Amino acid sequence: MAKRGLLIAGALFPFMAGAVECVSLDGLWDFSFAEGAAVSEATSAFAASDKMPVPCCFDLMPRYYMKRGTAHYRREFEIGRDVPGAYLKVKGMGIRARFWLDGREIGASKLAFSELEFATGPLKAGRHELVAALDNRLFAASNEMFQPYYDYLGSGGFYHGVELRLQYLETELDRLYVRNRDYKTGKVEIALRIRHAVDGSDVVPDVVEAQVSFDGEAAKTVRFEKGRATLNVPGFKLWSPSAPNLHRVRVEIPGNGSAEARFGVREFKCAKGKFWLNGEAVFLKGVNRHDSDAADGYATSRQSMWRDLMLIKGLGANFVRTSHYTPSEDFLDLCDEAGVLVWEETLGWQNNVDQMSNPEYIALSLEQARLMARKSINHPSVVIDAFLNEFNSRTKEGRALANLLVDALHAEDTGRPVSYATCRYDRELANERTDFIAYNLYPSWHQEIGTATTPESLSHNVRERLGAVARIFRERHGPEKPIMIGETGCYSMYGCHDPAGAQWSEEFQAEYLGNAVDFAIKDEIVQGVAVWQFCDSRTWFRGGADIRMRPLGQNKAGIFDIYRREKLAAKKVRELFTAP
Ligand code: ADA
Repeated sequence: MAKRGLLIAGALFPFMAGAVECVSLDGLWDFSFAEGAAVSEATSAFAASDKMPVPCCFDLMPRYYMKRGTAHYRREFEIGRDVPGAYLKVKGMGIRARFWLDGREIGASKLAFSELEFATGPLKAGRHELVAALDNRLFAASNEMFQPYYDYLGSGGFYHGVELRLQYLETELDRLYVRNRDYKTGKVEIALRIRHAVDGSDVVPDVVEAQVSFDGEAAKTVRFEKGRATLNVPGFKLWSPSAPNLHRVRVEIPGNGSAEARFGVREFKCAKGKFWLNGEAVFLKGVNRHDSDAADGYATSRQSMWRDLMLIKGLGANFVRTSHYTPSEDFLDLCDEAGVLVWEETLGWQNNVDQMSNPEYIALSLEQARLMARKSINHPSVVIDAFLNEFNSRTKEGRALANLLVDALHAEDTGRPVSYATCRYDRELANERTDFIAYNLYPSWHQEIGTATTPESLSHNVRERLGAVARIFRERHGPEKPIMIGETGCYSMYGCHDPAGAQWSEEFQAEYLGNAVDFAIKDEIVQGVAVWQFCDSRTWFRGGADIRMRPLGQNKAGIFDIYRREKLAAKKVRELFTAP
């Protein structure tokens, strides 16, 4: 093991032996904002006029509220000795970014929400300056990942923080990927990610001997071939929503560092028209959740995530869909602990043929899908990988992109079923290779407006339509693929009541979801339901396709309001989810 140098006084991080060192760069950064400016024109030189916290959505802060343009951020850090390499880890940003280290550009990205890495190359001991430019403007251009019409607010900033990961060794173990291989025997495969410090490339040694220990027990020597070894977890306990047991593994490669990972042993699969968790059929009862807070937007804290998870568990739910972008790893950590099954998905919303035929859009979509699946490999809570909510799946372009994405996600070898949520039922073309079908449907709300006149007609139409669409898919795809409702619901205003259930009252929404959820639970084909949506959320502000349906710039379909106050619908959903 190479010796580590102690850091000079005032440096940011302590001496730490044996592993890639993680330095948080969160805190107040120097800041300036140029309204209307483009990130492509930005340079690393700027005069700071303000300070801005990281993490934070800058466009929700008072001076910059709802403004669009390019923000500059600057932060200095100090390291105690020369390192052969490091990388910057950006835990979700909006909406496009460029980074400079000591005036040299080290990377750029258009992948909002994804966890991004940028290699810095060798660094000398002493002070360094990191500059970022973040552009939150929205364009309808087909190579843009965040389109202006998406039904959630496009926001600028660092959502979950920035880290510097310092490598002291030229080739150093950086991460472990733990894949479940057999839940009955606790067999897992551990793959090593050994990083070349200088250029950030992966190093895959033919054979390497490493010390492996599970759950703090004595280490054993294990031979990794091509960076992989298959092992049985001693005394393993299965992970499930009712018993979210987690294990730890530590791997040390003498001379090349060490890494730890937390993981769970479980199997989730699709077969015979059902979802199966650890060999038992499971019905998915859950919600769609935007990772967004009333005041802080996408810069959600761990405590607000945990609060939401407790509210979701409190409904008797076992499932959350991370609509409509890749979740932060913090959220997945908490889902692992809380015992909540997760559908993660890539950023997208009703993407059209122009986007799906644009080579840059296709390449970026594939990259974000790979990044998402790779980041979440060790999380037992993540059971579904999905993409592009409600894209135009009726077209050959949609089918081609869906097939590429299904293959790319399967190639990550996570064992997870792959699919997407569709809002097209007839002439749907893109479910060719998916593992299950999820449909989004709003009978008597977005569709068949005017059929909710009486409680009887609402009940009839909601149940009839939800059932008819499930049967269309069953007929088209056969009995093997499970079918679930990816979204259903309607809107209500918190605190607005009407004894006869006027539309937009809490009573109407409770009645609506009472029918939809009751149908889903009782229907023999439908194997899950994710209510649209967990809580009211920010979206189109003063414009947008359906602005009259978005009072105060919010999507009001939440069964909790934006402050997480419970509406009557939450009570109704809880009653149905917890019924014996
Ligand atoms: C769609 C979409 C959601 C939301 C919802 C609504 O189905 O997937 O993101 O926009 O409708 O509230 O209209």
